[in-house]
Amino acid sequence: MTITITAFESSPDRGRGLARDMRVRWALEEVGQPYAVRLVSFAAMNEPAHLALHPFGQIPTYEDGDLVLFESGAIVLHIAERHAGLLPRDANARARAIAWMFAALSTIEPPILELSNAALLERDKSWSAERLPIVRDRVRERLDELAARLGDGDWLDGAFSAGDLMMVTVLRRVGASGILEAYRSLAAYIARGEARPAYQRAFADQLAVFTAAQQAG
Ligand code: GTB
Repeated sequence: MTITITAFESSPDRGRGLARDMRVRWALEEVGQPYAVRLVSFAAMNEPAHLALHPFGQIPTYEDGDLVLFESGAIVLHIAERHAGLLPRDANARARAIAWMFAALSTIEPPILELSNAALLERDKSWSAERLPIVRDRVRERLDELAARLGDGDWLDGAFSAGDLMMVTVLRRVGASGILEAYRSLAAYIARGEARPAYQRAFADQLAVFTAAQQAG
């Protein structure tokens, strides 16, 4: 049975690999599982066929035989539990790697998303100039804590794991804000993730979708 995931037919990130299919592609590449990608348009995402896979009409989804999953965190965890390469064998280390996945999604990602919304969607609001520094400070607070924990380690807890995969994809969205310039260890951490061959393959594949869409006009 071929694993099939969904991704944007025309990603608003213009091939920068910031949409959440990237973390699923990367996980599948890390564990060496072949997969197909079904591209969906914004219109198709709200049609019954896609809503049957994803209750909120979003990407990514994951299909493998009878199993249909949504939520990138659940999908990456499923892949990591099914295949060797993304979670340690030791039970305690495995639990800690999963804790880092949750930390990425529920502690680090929310203020980063709030910042991108504030910077992109709220720019024209009368209160934007006042709110933006507050939101930026919330991101900095979490990055300070994360950088303190990472220290001079390569990864968050020993060897590279699904926790690092998730954290790197989350941190990449801080990029455009310029905030990461003050966090050299985190910038290096992201670069280490991006240098992994599995990441490179996943990135190239999602970029190829954007490039093909551009060429098709
Ligand atoms: N919690 C869900 C998960 O982790 O899977 C969130 C899924 C989600 O937000 N999906 C987005 C989506 O389908 C795409 S990734 N949005 C369409 C909709 O809600 O109608 C989010 C995203 C979008 C754009 C950029 N970008 O342009 O840089 C980056 C990330």
